[in-house]
Amino acid sequence: MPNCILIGAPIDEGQRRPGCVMGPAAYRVAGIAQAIRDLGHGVEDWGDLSLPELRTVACPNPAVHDLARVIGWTEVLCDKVDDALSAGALPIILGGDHSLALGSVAGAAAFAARQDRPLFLLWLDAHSDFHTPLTSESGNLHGTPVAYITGREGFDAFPAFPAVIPPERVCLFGIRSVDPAEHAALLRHDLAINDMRVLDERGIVAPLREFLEKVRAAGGMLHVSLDVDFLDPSIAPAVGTTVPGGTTFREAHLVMELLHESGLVTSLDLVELNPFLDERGRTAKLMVELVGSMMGRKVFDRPTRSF
Ligand code: 6HN
Ligand code: MN
Ligand code: MN
Ligand code: MN
Repeated sequence: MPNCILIGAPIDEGQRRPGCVMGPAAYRVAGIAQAIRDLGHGVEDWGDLSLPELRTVACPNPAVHDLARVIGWTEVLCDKVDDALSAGALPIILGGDHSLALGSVAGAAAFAARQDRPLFLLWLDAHSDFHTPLTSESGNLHGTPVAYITGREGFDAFPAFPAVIPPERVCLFGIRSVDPAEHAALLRHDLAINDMRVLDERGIVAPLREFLEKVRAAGGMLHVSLDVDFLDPSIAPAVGTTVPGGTTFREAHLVMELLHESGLVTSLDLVELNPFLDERGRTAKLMVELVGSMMGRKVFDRPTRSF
């Protein structure tokens, strides 16, 4: 695996509950850099990003808030993630709420397009995040990145997405909370939807391998976006949008272990951690352990199975 570049994205504006701004600091306190180094990888920390100068923008949906700031973050994230990939590294974005993925995936898409490689997206989340700024009822833009990335309309104020990812290259994994407008839109688009109903029945291994095989067969790059609420709230309380019935400790580690074995991941978001809601840092520590599994930490070190 390539060396990692940590990019702090202290973004709070994509939702309304303050605290995600402390996310990058919590990951550093939980020892993310050392945990990755202990597995034999190089780590560079680019520190926290800050907002560029804001543009004046408007949105017809009055519920939408902090649009100009979210667009500012989108622009700076896009640039930095592209820079990190261009440096030959695996960028790990320390969020920050999920609106940061508007920019991080844009950066990965811009890089992939220059390499002439298809970019795939694995969305580990309780939510589908398939609203557009026009359909969002909460007005919270952290609920919109998958729509932006797949080229849905309604993002006029945003920079044009560099290379739209066709829905067939997107896999939603772990979802269990979908708003009516998202549901209607999902029915019109061909994303792989592995909701908790599917994962209960099939387990996590088969559906994940199916997707990873698609990525491999296409010679693709793979961006993974890990929302804290992918995990069950009983093991990961530090998130503003808890939904019961999430993945267990072992399921989540197994996902990350399979991602490691695949060797396919080229960029990673860690999003929605709200340290103000945590219990003695346990959620931050769990997220760091999950990154460890994705970077090669094993329960028992046996020769790697290939699939
Ligand atoms: N997340 N669908 C809800 C909304 O407000 O649009 C929740 C979004 C959650 C966002 O998971 O990052
Ligand atoms: Mn740059
Ligand atoms: Mn999310
Ligand atoms: Mn979520």
